[in-house]
Amino acid sequence: MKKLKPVKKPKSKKGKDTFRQNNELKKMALRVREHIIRMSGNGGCFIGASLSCADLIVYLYKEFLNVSPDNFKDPARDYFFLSKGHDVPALYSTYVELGWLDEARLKNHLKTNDFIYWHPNRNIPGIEFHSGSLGHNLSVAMGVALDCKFRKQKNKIVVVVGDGELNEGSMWEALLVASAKKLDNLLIVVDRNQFQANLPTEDLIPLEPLDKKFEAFGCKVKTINGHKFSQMNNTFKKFPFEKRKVSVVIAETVRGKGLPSIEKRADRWFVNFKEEEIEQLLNELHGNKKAKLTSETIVAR
Ligand SMILES: Cc1ncc(C[n+]2csc(CCOP(=O)(O)OP(=O)(O)O)c2C)c(N)n1
Repeated sequence: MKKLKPVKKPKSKKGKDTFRQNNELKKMALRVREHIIRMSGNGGCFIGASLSCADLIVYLYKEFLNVSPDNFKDPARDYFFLSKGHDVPALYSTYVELGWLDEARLKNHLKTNDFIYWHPNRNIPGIEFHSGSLGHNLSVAMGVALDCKFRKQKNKIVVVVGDGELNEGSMWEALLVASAKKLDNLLIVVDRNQFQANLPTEDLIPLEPLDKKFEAFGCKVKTINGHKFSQMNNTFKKFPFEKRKVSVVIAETVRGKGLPSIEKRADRWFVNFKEEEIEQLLNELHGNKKAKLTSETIVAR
């Protein structure tokens, strides 16, 4: 088997985030947010949910995962799955910033003649598995983790899931197997933004105490602020959190993070913004006047 080429990462002092690292990540996350905002025109995108997991995805790809176009086909690479596939604007925007995807293609978000259409698609290099239909990628990630264990590989299998997505029974079924097989190469990151589509999770089907539920399924759980790179760094570097246990990070996030006019707004989940609103949102992102928005959630897919 070909030897893995490690992804070059900025060095940190004593394993802590240096200011430089934080700054670099923040700048990248800001550019990712700009792409997401632009993708919310021309038909729209799941802007609120994409903004909630943007920082996590930037951190994971820049600092944690050993995956790059150099090793996409190497069986011993790290694997990443975006189970809440409707947040793919955050993922494809990160690929653009990593230089893996042509920025012009982001405009094809809602065009059927490009594989970039709507949800993660394996025809885009870097995507491991299709998603969009919720509740499936954890099972796939579990299967990959099991296979990697059999092969005695040292790679990491990471899956980002939605909190609302945890209402799918298949998630817990996959977890039962993952724990039974002691898959300590599997890391589940929950984008705990407190919403499932247009409703607060706790009003719909309450999840709390979520950490206890994962623990009851045999996992080792850590809770962090999903927008603070230093917390991510301090936590993810401890992976696996315990030998022979699945690791879970409950990342407390804010839906619409970065845009006060969208943050925590159930009615701004999937939105098709007008051109002038997009300009206002870009300004708002950079700390200027709050946008005056009239467009609201148009559809739940
Ligand atoms: C199997 C399946 N059922 C329903 C949907 C429709 N759907 C898309 S996103 C979503 C909400 C998921 O909630 P969560 O995972 O918390 O994502 P967020 O609210 O952050 O967008 C639903 C129900 C789907 N994509 N797949």
